[in-house]
Amino acid sequence: MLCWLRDFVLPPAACQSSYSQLVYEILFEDLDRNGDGVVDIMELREGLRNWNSAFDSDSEKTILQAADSNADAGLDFEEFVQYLQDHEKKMKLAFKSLDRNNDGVCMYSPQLA
Ligand SMILES: [Ca+2]
Ligand SMILES: [Ca+2]
Repeated sequence: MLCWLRDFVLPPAACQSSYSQLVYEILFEDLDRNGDGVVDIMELREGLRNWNSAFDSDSEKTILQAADSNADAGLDFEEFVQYLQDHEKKMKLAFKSLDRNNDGVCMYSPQLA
């Protein structure tokens, strides 16, 4: 689904930190459908389903509760990045499943390719 990202995010020589930052920004923009700078529960649910149908129906609640550090029922970009950094390994697994042609090239994969 998001494998088109590789055309923008690669080459693998890109610095890992700026690469991650770029991925976070693209993911956040992808989730924030109405562009108000906050990902609410509905946007999160829709986004997770679009990314990977393996996310179960409570995933968005779990993520929102864990990531919404100021408890305003929405994720701003800083909260989103913090969550991804805290859960990077788990998210990598999820993103890896997006690699439909199994060429090892998708999200976060330059160091694996
Ligand atoms: Ca929004
Ligand atoms: Ca928040």
